[in-house]
Amino acid sequence: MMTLTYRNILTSTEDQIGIVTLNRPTVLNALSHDLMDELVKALEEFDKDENIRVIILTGSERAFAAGADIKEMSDETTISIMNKDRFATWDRVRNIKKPIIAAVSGFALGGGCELVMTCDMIVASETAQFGQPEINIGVIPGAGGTQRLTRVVGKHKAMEIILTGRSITANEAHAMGLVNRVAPVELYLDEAKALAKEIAKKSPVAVKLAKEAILKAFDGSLVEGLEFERKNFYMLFSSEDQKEGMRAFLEKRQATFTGR
Ligand code: CO8
Repeated sequence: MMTLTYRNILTSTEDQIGIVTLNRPTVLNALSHDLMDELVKALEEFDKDENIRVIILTGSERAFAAGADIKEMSDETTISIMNKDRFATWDRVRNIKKPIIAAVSGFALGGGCELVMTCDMIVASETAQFGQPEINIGVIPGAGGTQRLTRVVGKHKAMEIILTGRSITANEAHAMGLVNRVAPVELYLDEAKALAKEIAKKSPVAVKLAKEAILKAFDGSLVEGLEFERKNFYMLFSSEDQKEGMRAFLEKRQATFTGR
């Protein structure tokens, strides 16, 4: 993998897992434009890297991210913020093909919470706090919060979270289905890695097409989603992994997947 130098994030790999760590500790990992540019580059590098099968996105124990960088936004006007088209970067996060697990501790607020929800699975520490406090600074979520939170927790809970701006705890988020797993703070990253390693053993081509099909459930009608899923299902029958996986099952042995 080409090694790029970053100023606002750290990257590392462990087995077939690519790890991106948000790293602006003095501002609780506020998501500046520079940070988002670097984040997207790192995610796209891991997405292209054949040795990487799953990506983990994390922050520090104190904060995953406390939102978009308010300092950068405070003087924007409708026209100036529209012309900058910052969401083009956010859209590129959505287009990453490999699964992304958010490992979240501390604050995941505003754009931080939206970034978490753009990931595919969420492992939280017991200290994690999720919220959309934009209402407290006179705006609303802009990076998908009204859509993604509502689809996950339903209209009434989403209304309460977004209209009050109050944070919810990791356990509340778990009860609402926002979070996959909650672990003690010293274990949440290990828990995310364990989940990543489990998925990394599967056929990467099946994982990619499954992710693509699941995301379809969110952006069209149910019928469109079902048709899309079916197409990807049929397509997998031209892969060696499908043959190997089904044969291994019938021969009562462990499958070896190659991604072809
Ligand atoms: N942006 C910029 N700086 C921040 C942010 C932020 N979102 N959050 C914290 N900081 C800074 C603080 O200003 C402070 O800096 P300094 O030491 O220079 O004063 C430092 O981080 C530490 O923060 P606090 O002293 O406030 O720490 P506390 O432990 O007292 O409080 C909180 C922690 C509760 C998280 C508090 O910092 C807070 O409320 N932060 C703002 C949360 C918020 O409103 N987030 C939503 C922002 S709007 C948004 O995300 C819209 C997304 C739309 C996408 C836009 C793309 C262009």
